[in-house]
Amino acid sequence: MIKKYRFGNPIPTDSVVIDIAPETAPITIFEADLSERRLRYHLDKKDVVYGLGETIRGINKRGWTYDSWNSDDPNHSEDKHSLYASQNFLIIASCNENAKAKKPIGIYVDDPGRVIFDIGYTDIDVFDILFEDFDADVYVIEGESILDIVKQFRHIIGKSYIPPKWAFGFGQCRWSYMTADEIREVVREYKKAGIPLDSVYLDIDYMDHYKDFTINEEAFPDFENFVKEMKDEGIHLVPIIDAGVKVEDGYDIYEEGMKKDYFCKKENGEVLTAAVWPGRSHFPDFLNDDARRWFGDKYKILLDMGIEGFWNDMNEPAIFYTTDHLAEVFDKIDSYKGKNLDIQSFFEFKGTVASIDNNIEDYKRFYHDYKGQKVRHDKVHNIFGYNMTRAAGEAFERICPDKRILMFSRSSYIGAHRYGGVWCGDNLSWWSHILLNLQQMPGLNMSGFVFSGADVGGFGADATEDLVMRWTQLAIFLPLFRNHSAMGTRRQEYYRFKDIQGFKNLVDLRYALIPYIYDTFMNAVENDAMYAMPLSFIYENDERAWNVYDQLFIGDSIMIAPVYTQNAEGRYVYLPEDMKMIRFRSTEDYDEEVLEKGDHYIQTGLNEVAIFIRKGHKLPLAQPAMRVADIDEKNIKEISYLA
Ligand code: MIG
Repeated sequence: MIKKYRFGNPIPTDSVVIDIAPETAPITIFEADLSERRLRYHLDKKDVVYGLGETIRGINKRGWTYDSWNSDDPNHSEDKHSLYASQNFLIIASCNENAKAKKPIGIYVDDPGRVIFDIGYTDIDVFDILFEDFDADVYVIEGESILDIVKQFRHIIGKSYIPPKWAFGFGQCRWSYMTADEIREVVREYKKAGIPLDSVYLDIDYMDHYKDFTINEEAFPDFENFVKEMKDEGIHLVPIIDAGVKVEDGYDIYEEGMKKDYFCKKENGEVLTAAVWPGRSHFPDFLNDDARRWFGDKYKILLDMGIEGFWNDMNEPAIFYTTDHLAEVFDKIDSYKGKNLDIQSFFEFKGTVASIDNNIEDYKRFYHDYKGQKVRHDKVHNIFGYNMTRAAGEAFERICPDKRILMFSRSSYIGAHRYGGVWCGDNLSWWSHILLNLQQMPGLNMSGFVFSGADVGGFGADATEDLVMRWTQLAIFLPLFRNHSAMGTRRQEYYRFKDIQGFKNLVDLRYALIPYIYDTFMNAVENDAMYAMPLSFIYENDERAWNVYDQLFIGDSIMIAPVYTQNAEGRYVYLPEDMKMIRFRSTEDYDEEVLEKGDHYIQTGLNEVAIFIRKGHKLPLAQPAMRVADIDEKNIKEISYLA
């Protein structure tokens, strides 16, 4: 049962697609304090809080404050409060060993502005939702089980995005593939190594001076033919699109956007100038129907060249600086000149420069023309990236309604899940970020983002071979499986390492698993179910299962328990029932063992990956193939654990 409570005068987000009339009676599950702009819930000792989409920290969000404010922050450390996305859906639940005395509750806070979730941070037993303006629709969902609540919620937000099947294959990316020849080399090396590959991603380096929908003709001559050449090899090129449009006379998209008045403007009516990768840029007003349609139609430029997938970046939007703020900073700096800086003013001075990018004040400097209203950006900040993804998704519907186009975005809000997936942004080559990747998945799936994953091997910092190996052992089970790294970091394409065969075995296993992965994915989309979930979502009465935060069920047949500790040759795994372990060294070489419910130390050397099949379930395994399209769906072997 879903109830909607309306507070103030909410700005619509189009995240919910089913009309639900607001309640007339006041909210009961939460204490509403209008003057404090707060909703308060009293947590029981054993309550677990799931959700909030792609955030930092664990599967259980209790014990921290989360700030729904989409931010481009490449340091996903424990002390942070925001990442790139705001998915304000949570479930409060607790283990009910015997009778279901207390039922789980779902809550969705539909507010495109800043919202803070203090989940037992200030007081471990109190969950506060703090609003900047108390203008929000709050949905309260009661259900029989966690999965039932997920299903009810997903039903009201509409069906999740489905990518083309090849997008379930392996993708290689790196920021700094500077030329077509470099891409050819990547493809050649993967082929030489015998490692399957379906896509190579193009980062901003393919563009002409980082101008959206342009090609650097010198580095990528005859792009259309290059796309075809790659496709003949079975490789899909996936270019990046950034949110900012370069200010440059003669650049048609800039000129058109100006002429049609489609860029975000300041209070005084001038277009906002913000610097991002292309230098001075303007932001298309994705919230405006006409501007969104206009920008969406631009994807056709690349679709017409044979491109079948894109990733949308920098759409929080990230701002290096605005020209207005920069001028203020220079004035400020001038005012320090010749002064004897005491400690206080020195830190102020330093802070003035250090806080130039993604500055909160800059998000108050511009406006949207949204549903006939002039709305200041910070009031709708969290739906900007969503509407960029929507621009693309709606355009694909118009341009090629019968074809699935790959689309995933960095920034998101619930609603964007209908138009694309997400990747989790600039993680680091840290062991703790393997675990973070695992822990981000359930929250994303709950909010409808099923096609998701993180940069395998870590984006920033230097990766080691064992880290990339262990990370891959998680990622082969997730829908989006892409190795990506930042310019300047150690190279981490699989063929660069010593144990190429070890990586080949893992990617082969991924391709063998695709029938299961694809079915599980499609089931999650069609039935509003979870793709990756913690044990407690299935074993609601098993107290021990509720304490497992580093294992996942992938669909309801198999459980994974990846190793994420350097130099560890195994780990403890909790089995919520008797299960059959399959320990893979390759798709051909594995051992099977039935293990009893309970805790087990599972030995898994660097080249081994263990999965666990539930009783009465089976795992289909295809023969490995070099491309998804080459998987022989008829030649499937099954590993089963019959009851
Ligand atoms: O400010 O395009 O998250 O995947 O490689 C960095 C360069 C901009 C951030 C993305 C990352 C991408 C990078 N981009």
